[in-house]
Amino acid sequence: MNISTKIEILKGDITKVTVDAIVNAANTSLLGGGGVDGAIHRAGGQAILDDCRKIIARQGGCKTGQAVITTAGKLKAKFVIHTVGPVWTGGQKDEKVKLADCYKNSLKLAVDNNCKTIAFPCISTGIYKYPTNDAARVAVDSVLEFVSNSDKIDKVIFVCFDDDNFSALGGVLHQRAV
Ligand code: AR6
Repeated sequence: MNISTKIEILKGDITKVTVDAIVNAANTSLLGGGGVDGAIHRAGGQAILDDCRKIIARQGGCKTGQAVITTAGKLKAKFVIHTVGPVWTGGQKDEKVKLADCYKNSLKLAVDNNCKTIAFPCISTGIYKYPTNDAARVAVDSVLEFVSNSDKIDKVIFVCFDDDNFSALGGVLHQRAV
């Protein structure tokens, strides 16, 4: 089976997607913010923040590249996986490794929680300013590597809010699939 068939790209709002887990592009405080983080907390409601506060009490937030899991509250998904992408500062501060870690650690956490379907936003490509095309390569390559080595994930959906990310991801996926 061609593993690239496990990967889909959608244009739209990740809060509307029905999967086992949706991933949030959070920050180290886990207390919410703008962008997709704001949209997920708004749509999912207070229960998500309540779970985040329990994690904060336990481990004091989340480091860049790491991931934590909470309820999805009122969302259709079962869980929200919060991961913290790197802020782009030119590429000399391990941004690529940290962005790849976000995808890999989120997928690991999904598997540990028996999730078979997972949706990702384009982590770090908004407020954190990671260049779209570079981020798309990291996203697709990290996910492809993970799903090639694990049969526990059935579907990974990249949910793009804008045309630039949608076409960048489409381009990389097309290159990798041939
Ligand atoms: N569904 C899918 N994608 C979305 C949505 C949505 N509803 N809303 C925005 N995006 P960003 P970052 C896209 O800025 O760059 C927050 O304040 C958006 O177009 O949400 O990782 C956090 O608290 C972009 O392509 O996340 C952090 O402080 C992508 O999601 C900081 O922003 C990521 O943009 C994280 O910055």
